[in-house]
Amino acid sequence: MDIARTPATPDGNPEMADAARQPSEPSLIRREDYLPFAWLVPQTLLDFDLGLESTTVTATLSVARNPAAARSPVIRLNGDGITAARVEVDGEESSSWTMDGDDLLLSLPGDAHQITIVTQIDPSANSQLMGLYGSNGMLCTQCEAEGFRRITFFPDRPDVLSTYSVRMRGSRAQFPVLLCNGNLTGEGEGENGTHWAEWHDPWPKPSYLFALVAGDLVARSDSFVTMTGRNVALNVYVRDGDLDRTEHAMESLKRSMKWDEDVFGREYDLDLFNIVAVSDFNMGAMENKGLNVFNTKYVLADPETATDGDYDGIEGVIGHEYFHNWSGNRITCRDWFQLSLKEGFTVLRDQLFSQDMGSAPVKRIEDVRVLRGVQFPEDSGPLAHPIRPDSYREINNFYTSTVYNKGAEVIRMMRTMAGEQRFRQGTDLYFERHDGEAATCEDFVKAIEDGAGLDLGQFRLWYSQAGTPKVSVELRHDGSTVTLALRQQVPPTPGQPDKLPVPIPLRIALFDRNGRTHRGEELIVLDSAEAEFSFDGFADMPILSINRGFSAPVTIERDVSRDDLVFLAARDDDPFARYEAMQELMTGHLVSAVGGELSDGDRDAARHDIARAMAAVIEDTKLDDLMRGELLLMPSQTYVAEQMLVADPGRIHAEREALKASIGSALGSELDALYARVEKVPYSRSSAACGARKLKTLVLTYFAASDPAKAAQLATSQYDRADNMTDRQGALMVLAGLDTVERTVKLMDFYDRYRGNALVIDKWFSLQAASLHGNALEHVKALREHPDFTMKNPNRVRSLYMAFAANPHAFHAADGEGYRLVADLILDLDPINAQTAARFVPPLGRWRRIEPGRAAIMRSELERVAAAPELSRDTYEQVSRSLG
Ligand code: B3K
Ligand code: ZN
Repeated sequence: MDIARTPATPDGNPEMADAARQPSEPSLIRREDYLPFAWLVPQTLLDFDLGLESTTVTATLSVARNPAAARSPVIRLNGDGITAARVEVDGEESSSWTMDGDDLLLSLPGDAHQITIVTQIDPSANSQLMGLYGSNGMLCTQCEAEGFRRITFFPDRPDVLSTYSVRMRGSRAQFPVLLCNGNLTGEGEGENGTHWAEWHDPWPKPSYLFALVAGDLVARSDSFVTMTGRNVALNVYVRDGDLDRTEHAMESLKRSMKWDEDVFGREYDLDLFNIVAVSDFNMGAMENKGLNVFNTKYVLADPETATDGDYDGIEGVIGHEYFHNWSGNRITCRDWFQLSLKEGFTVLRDQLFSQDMGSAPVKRIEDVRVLRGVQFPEDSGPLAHPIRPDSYREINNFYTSTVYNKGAEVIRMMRTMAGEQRFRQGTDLYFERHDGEAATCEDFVKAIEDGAGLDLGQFRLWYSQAGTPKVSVELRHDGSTVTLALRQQVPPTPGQPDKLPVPIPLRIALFDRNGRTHRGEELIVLDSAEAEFSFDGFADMPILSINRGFSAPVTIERDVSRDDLVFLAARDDDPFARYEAMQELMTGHLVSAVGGELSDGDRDAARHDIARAMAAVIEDTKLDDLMRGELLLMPSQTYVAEQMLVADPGRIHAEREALKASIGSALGSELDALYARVEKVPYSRSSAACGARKLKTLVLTYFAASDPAKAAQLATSQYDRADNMTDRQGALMVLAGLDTVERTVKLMDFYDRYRGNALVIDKWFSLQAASLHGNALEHVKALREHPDFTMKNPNRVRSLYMAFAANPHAFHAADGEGYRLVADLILDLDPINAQTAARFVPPLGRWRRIEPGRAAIMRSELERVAAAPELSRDTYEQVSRSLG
């Protein structure tokens, strides 16, 4: 047949939808258009002839008609920027193929065939870092979501599972280590200084989980004995010289493996688990089957070069990728709309793991801070989408905090409602029922529903509705009865003007004002627009502690007195609720102050109450220092801005700094004593020592606002005496915000000391871009010309520009210079690395929530980006949604 005249969707591939689109506009892919692929690909053989500048790939696919799909005369094999040097069907060169855009369409007459396709690629020219690319002389891959199609033509969609056998050959000198998924099944010498290796992965997988690494690497090796007594060889591969910094990664991996057995009953399923660290990587890490590829940032650590936060990040990301082996690999996604099936669940799993490895309350608070700092703004802005989106143009734009972090919160709510034990019955059923499948979010919810015995009918709305629900709270007291009246509203979001009420599980406690203790915690579920809950036996109006542990990802609106907040901050037995009360105390004050509602007297009274609550926290001997640090932390500027319909970043910054200064002055002696105590704690990785380090730098930040000269002196001495990166970076962070000669001296010292260590030099860029210094914007402009700055390395780009875009006083400079800087970056970076460039659009996309003067400039900068002649699909989609 003449396949050139084949209808546009011969195989029901949803990527072919939206035929009516403008020629220049990338097509919209819709969840409802999903159709199974017409062909099965039970086996895939790949042969790689490796070279940095030229790699030849020969792919042989066994294909058979999919009985569950509509019959199609052709097979659509996705490609992206590649050409076929040769196409064979059943061993004969074929000419019955044609190109449809980047895809190859091949006419197949029978029910089963063998297709062989040869492609040639240049990994060294691949600056997008998707597909096969060169990094520091090594070759590595990134295939999720649609990178495999940059290597060879393939049905590059997650519901096509295939068993892969791979043979690769290359120069032994250049690529002494040859790695792939699964198990090594053979290796040997070739001609002309080459060698080869053969790998076989027995577990059928989608193409996005394929990985290959070839390079000059060394490994830290260890082993793990699984719950059924199988021995698994473990390796963490890094470049020569980095081996000393891999111990924490390896220990984290072993802890993850054990934890997943203990808590979720999941055992590892291959004899080998490899991790490879690469320095050029678009995100944190990738869960390829048996061969996780990591950004060096999430592997390398020692006390001299990594902060406590870095150590925690490594443990969390190693856990996350490992846990994907079951939640992602054994059960994968049917299509990319189901991304939260694997990401939301795996984030929940990594959060619970980290909670168990360290301080559970502190981890919970950190996770909520990320949710509120990143996901809430996303949910209230132009890019808002449900955790299971309905459409996209570029799937890379949907690896969002909503899909990941809100996705995790949604599953956490199921766990809260079911209880741990029944939730485990639900996940057991899910793993059993869908093992080996490409599943949907609906499959997951159904399994939890059946396994845990929950009715999740209405709860499913959490998957389809975007927006952060608002719950308003009123407490009434009558006789001996207390009535809690709750109302919920899910705000309109783009494309979703009207919302239905969702079930909101709220953990609450009522404190007896006299007894100063509560009568036990209860779980109530608000599942209608309004509801009242009554409690008997209260002679007086109690104090309400609500959304304890942040049991639901909602915002709570209530009138609560500062006295009650001071009480809860000091006395609530739920650590999260204590943190929340402190945050509310400060946020409430800042919002009123910025709104111009406060007399001098009101302002003094509020500051006095905040200082009083902080003093109680400093003196509370029952608190550990990690938690003390959380309670003493001010709400971020973004969080304060999020509480306002339209924010004036300049005013928020000024009020926030003023509050910080007033705390520093009011608590001068308490903070001095605290600093003196924690300064003496010697370095170790214990949580007590981590807590001490957290407080050390926190105290400096208050002094930096109240007494800059004293802060400079303390920070200089902390810098000089530091025997670890946490103290040194903390001190330098404070100095970087001050106008002092020590600022320059220590920044130079830091650079000289760590020159050549890319991850630490990233910190050096970030500290300056994120600093409170009045000239931070000028510093960033100078740093983009620094010889160590490059657009080719995503870590370096993020270290300068993400830190800058998250620095409110610099990014929101009143003259719009910060916005221009970020728009320039997007335009310059887009042709080099579109995925990373598109990540810089959301900060500009917030324009509707910023005061009109700045908003107009933000919008015009977005328009300038939109007008660029050749915009990637990634950036186009984000900019058009942000303007729309
Ligand atoms: N699954 C990868 C993310 C891939 C991102 C592609 N743009 C890492 C993770 O979430 O574990
Ligand atoms: Zn993930």
